[in-house]
Amino acid sequence: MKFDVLSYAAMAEVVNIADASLVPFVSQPVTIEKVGLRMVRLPLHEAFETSFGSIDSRLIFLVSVEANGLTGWGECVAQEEPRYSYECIGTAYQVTKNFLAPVVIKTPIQGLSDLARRMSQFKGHNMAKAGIELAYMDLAARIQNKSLSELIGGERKRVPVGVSLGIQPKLSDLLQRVEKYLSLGYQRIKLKIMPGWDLDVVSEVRRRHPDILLSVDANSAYSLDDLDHLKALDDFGLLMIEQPLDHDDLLDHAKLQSSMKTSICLDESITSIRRARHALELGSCRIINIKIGRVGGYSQVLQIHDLCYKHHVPVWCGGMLESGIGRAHNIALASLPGFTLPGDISASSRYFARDLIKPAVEVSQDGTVAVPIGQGLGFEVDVPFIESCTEAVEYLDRTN
Ligand code: OSB
Ligand code: MG
Repeated sequence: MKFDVLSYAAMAEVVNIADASLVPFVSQPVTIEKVGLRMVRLPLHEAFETSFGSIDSRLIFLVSVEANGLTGWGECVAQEEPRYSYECIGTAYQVTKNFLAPVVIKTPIQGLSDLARRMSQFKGHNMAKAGIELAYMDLAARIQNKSLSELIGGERKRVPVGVSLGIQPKLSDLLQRVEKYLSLGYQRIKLKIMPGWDLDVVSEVRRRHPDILLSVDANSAYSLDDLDHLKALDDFGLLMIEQPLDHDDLLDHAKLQSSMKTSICLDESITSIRRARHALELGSCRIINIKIGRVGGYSQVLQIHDLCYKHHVPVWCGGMLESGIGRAHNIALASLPGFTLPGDISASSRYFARDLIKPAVEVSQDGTVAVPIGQGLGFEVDVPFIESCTEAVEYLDRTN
């Protein structure tokens, strides 16, 4: 694996590539007539616990945009509480309703860059912005009679996937889940870790499964004071250690990376193309977990992909316990050529008894998910089922 630290000359080239990658969406102006904001609650099969807390159901914020008799669907991945990042469903809803939707429905959208530019006058709130960008891109693909993967230049027909396993009450519960997901074909196991649930747990999983792709995700549970403790993870042949330090840190991660063998992968800290460039220039990580929501949507995600691809930095698609709608966007994204590592894209059944799309996302025995070829998301959005689990819905148009 070759890793380049970026020079300014290289950056100038990357910016050109990134601009080129946005061109295909500039073709047709789209007048958005209506924006739908909807809260849906789906129970989880089992609680999902990370270093920042545990949840047993998922409140899902769906965003839809309507034009030309077609509907595009997006999902805002903010969680109910601001524990993963400062955004939560409440803030995302407010920002979408009061600031983003009005600039989106005002005049025809000329393309993805135009959409991103309008929303960029408002600082932050990436997940809220991404909800709109996702819905717009599904709509743009449907208007052009293309799949989302085709629209963004995806190449893969199937994408490799792994599973993210939460902190369990007992080690035996975790070991059982590791066996289960390996037997279902998942290509990589990621263990959530935190102080008190780390070295012994990783050591035992590695002892039982010497050859699997294994990684850990700390969700910011450590600091540089834990340097020696973290260095002990070097003994387990991990593919990566994800976000060990603070959610917004780059510098301490660079210090940690220079004293560890294991590759650091950043998740929370990479919130824009600029932050991705800074991380690579500083040497804060060797791998990036790309989440469309965290970086504000396709406009940023495509640039981050192009930057990493050009510099041989492996990327993979992260997950936020999305419903099938967000999951379908993730599958399209992961079909881009730079996504060389298995993504956190599980089967719908890993989290939900019934998903919001038809058919449900399935993982085949070889640990891959098919990239759909139908229009837009490529899955049918199950509107009657969505209606049946909706807690609140509101439509905005130019009269609001
Ligand atoms: O850090 O990757 C993370 C879920 C919610 C919030 C943050 C994270 C996660 C996961 C689950 O690890 C990934 C998935 O959707 O399967
Ligand atoms: Mg993570």
